[in-house]
Amino acid sequence: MAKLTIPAQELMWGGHSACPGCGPALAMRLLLKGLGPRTLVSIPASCWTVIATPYPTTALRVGVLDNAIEATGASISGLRAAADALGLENVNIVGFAGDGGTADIGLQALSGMLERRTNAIYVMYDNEAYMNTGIQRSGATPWGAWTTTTPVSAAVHGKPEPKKDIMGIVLAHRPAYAATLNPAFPEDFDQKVERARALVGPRFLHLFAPCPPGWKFDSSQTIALGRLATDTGVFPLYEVVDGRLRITRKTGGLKPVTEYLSAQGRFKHLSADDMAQIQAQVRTDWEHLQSREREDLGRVH
Ligand SMILES: Cc1ncc(C[n+]2csc(CCOP(=O)(O)OP(=O)(O)O)c2C)c(N)n1
Ligand SMILES: [Mg+2]
Repeated sequence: MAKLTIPAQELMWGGHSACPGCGPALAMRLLLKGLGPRTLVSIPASCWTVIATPYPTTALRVGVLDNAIEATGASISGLRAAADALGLENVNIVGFAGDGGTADIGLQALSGMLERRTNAIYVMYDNEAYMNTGIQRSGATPWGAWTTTTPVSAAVHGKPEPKKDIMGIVLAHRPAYAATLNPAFPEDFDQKVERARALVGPRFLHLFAPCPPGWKFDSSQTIALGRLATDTGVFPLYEVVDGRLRITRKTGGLKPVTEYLSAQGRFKHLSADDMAQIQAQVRTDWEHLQSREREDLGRVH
């Protein structure tokens, strides 16, 4: 009989209001399976507010606090202080915020929480735009992607700036743990959640979170697209513990990024030259990641 490696417990109710094929919904489900019921989640304005707490219902079987979009880092700092003051033990304090609410609007509060060494897990679910308010570009939107605020014309090919390196920003704070997670690889996802849960101090999880309406792909393809994101090198899977980086999914060779890009309507305007430019960047980033891993392996503390 196959051995179940993903915890069977469900801490999310069915019948919630997420779109079909919602990557962030799948990510929350997996996250809570790994964290267990002694978890408090603070959620800023985002798609997830609408999923979690449309009054008077809730999609989650754990405690939820709604917070202002810029304040997730501060909110979980307060929750940790309150839990400590009440003598609550073995409680996971979690912030679950979008890319807009993290990499842009909430960056200051995130930095403060990391710098103060708050004992909490900050999760950024990355659907690569401000989706809840109508697909506006964020700092995490990739180069070349169509959004409602990065339109496409003969002269403009989607977002003209590159994606913000949120992991680089977070790692500069030397967190206790940081990792990239993709719900299309649930075992890797769950192992990272378990590792994060076991550690103390500021922990950061960057979740890949495909959005069918925002990225313009069929909702049955969320997992297939997620696998492509990692296997093309667009969203590599790795973790950093005590400053040491380890790639957690290695393939013999990366698949061409065109397989990932051409599966989504938000990239359908890209020319062959545009795609070649993205391919070159992905390859460079992948080589940097591999050389960082080699350096860290060879480093003696
Ligand atoms: C200070 C502030 N600015 C703008 C908004 C409006 N707003 C609500 S949800 C949202 C989108 C947030 O995007 P992201 O964090 O990426 O989450 P997603 O909607 O993609 O899940 C915005 C801009 C707000 N609530 N507060
Ligand atoms: Mg978003």
